[in-house]
Amino acid sequence: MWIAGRCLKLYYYKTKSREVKESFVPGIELIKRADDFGQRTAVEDWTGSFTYADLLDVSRFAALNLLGDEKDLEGKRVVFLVPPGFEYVALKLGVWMAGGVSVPLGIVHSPREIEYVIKDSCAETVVFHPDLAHRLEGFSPDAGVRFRKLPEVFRPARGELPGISEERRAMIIYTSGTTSKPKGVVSTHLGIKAQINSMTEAWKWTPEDSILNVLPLHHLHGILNVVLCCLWSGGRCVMMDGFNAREVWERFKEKDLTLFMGVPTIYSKLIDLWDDFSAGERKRMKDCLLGFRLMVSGSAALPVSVLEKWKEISGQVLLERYGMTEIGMALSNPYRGERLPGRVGFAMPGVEVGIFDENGSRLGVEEQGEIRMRGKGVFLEYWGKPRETESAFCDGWFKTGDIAFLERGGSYRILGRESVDIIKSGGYKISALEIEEVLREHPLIEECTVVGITDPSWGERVGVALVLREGLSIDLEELRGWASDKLARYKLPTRLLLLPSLPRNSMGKVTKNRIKQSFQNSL
Ligand code: MLC
Ligand code: AMP
Repeated sequence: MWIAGRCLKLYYYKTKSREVKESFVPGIELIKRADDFGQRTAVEDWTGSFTYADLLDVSRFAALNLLGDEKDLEGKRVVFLVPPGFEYVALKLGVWMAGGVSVPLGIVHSPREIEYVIKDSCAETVVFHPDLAHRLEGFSPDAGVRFRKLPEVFRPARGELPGISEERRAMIIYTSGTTSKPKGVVSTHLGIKAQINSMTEAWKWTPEDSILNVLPLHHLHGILNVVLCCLWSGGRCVMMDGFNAREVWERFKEKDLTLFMGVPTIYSKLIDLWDDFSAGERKRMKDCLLGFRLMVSGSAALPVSVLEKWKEISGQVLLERYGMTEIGMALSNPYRGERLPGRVGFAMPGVEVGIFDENGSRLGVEEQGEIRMRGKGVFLEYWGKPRETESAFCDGWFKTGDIAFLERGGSYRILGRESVDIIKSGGYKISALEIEEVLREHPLIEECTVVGITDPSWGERVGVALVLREGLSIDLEELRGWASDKLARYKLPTRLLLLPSLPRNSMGKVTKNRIKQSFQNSL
């Protein structure tokens, strides 16, 4: 879908960039390091292969075009709607070189969700890929938002770039939580650097590494763990246009990859396809997988059955780690040493982790409580939400809202979440409150409540219990159709329960655990 005309255009950038060489002033360390990797391949996508020198040249053009007559974007937000690939990476670095804050949008999000991010982040500029223009249709921007289409921002340009101090804000990632609307998690360049340092040390990244990215690039997992760790290390990032199990198996056959990272659902879908392979194909595929030095799972709990099946298939013991958009990676099974099934391991380098009771007292081994962490990689703030930022911390520790158990050997086991309003489906965090707020707009719905229903492949699925206005009816497909221009498709309920009334406790609060149970019983 993204291919039309791109190969030619990128060839043009490359040729032109050779003609406009001038002194290059790197700002943040990531860019300085990229400068050292020169002719090594940085990114490979379906349009071709790009060296670090190409990446820096094109990023610089992006920076200069974004700057226009300004000397420094001084933290202005540049929102972008660009599919994973070379252009995405070049734009991200370009925003940073110009002194801007990068705000990546999900290509799966609905126009309404996209409009929310543009407005909430008080964006100055929105850069979009032409194939995604329809997502912005009907958007009535507040005065001052400038829309720019690719490849216009990559036009060859000359000029000086600002010096960027690493204390500055670098990125805002929108993440759902216990509020109905997603919050913008702000990281500084220093915070990002601390997260990268921690991961590259723990998982021993080197310039010889090649990683396949199939993850979306508006969330931490794909952006930090895959793309930025790779660029920091001088490795090669092979980008796919999203996840497709068959294409991933095909790509593995080329035997040139050393690393793979995914959410448990991705491994589960790869396993489903494996089951269809012939004995000969399986033998060949196993051979290809043995060449990986590391395969990582995270963003949701890895079922032990998936870990075991993947080991049987590939000979690889998946390394499970635990993280969060606000903190980066906090816990990891060891790179060398035993990886324990159902455990998320030990504190990552430079990270302090503890479990605490509801009074804020630190607990010890063989106790369970909320997992809290501190370290240089922790986010700066929720964008424009000082109260929410303050209440996310206690005595300098970030409160994750996840419940964990500290084992005698020092390894952590994640037991669940404090909030029933957060759903994790296929690694995406979904707010039940956000979906409820949208569904309440439906003219037939009297009351509704949304819950996560345990699912072996997705981790959880979105279920909705509805009370309809008297004498009316609706089915799941109608409801999904109605909501599909308001919510990303992965947030749409896939299970529906019609009830005469919602169960409530003595305080009048809907008892979501009873609803979950009803769904479970109905399956
Ligand atoms: C897709 N669908 C989902 C879904 N993904 N439904 C529920 N949950 C999801 N996660 C829906 C689609 O809308 C579509 O519905 C149908 O499933 C098939 O879509 P698909 O595009 O073919 O699915 P697929 O490509 O297989 O996607 C599955 C996936 C994807 C697992 C690859 O969900 C994904 O990329 N997840 C990763 C999210 C992520 O990066 N999380 C990290 C957050 S950071 P329909 O109706 O159209 O048929 C974080 C911190 C940390 O958590 O620790 O890392
Ligand atoms: P996000 O807010 O999208 O960054 O998601 C972070 C959340 O994902 C954490 O708070 C956990 O609930 C969950 N998570 C991440 N990794 C794991 C894991 N290995 N096991 C269980 N839950 C995880």
